[in-house]
Amino acid sequence: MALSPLSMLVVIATIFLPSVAVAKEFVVGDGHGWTIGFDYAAWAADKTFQVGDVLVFNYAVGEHNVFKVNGTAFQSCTIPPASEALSTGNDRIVLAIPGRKWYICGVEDHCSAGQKLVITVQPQTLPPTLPPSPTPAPSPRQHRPHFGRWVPNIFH
Ligand SMILES: [Cu+2]
Repeated sequence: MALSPLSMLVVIATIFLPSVAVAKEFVVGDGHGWTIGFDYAAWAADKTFQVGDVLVFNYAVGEHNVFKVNGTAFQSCTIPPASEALSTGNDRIVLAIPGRKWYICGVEDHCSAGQKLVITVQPQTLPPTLPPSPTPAPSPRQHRPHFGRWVPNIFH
């Protein structure tokens, strides 16, 4: 093993701390894409959506589309004007504002058949070490004198 336990911790922290603020990309329905006969409530149930994350709606062009609607239209499957539809088959929506977001398909009766997605977008959480903090992440240089007594035992 080339790395001491302390070095491993530093490496792990270096890898994971910056990722806290990195946007995630959610392919709606995963491999199923945006379609009828899929439970989008179940799909969303175990996911946390944050500001900056991206929703991707994948579907065959013409078979489906995506409307962003309000809660009322979501419940009643009221289809907005066609000009408001996203219809590229690979629609990417950046979640810019926290709160509840509703999406429905406007093709035929797909919404009534369950092709609808509601999510709650959380405010973005900043990395805990970003502002000056009384307990910053340990740096190897600061701790070298403290661990000086046992480090040689590991490397000799
Ligand atoms: Cu559809």
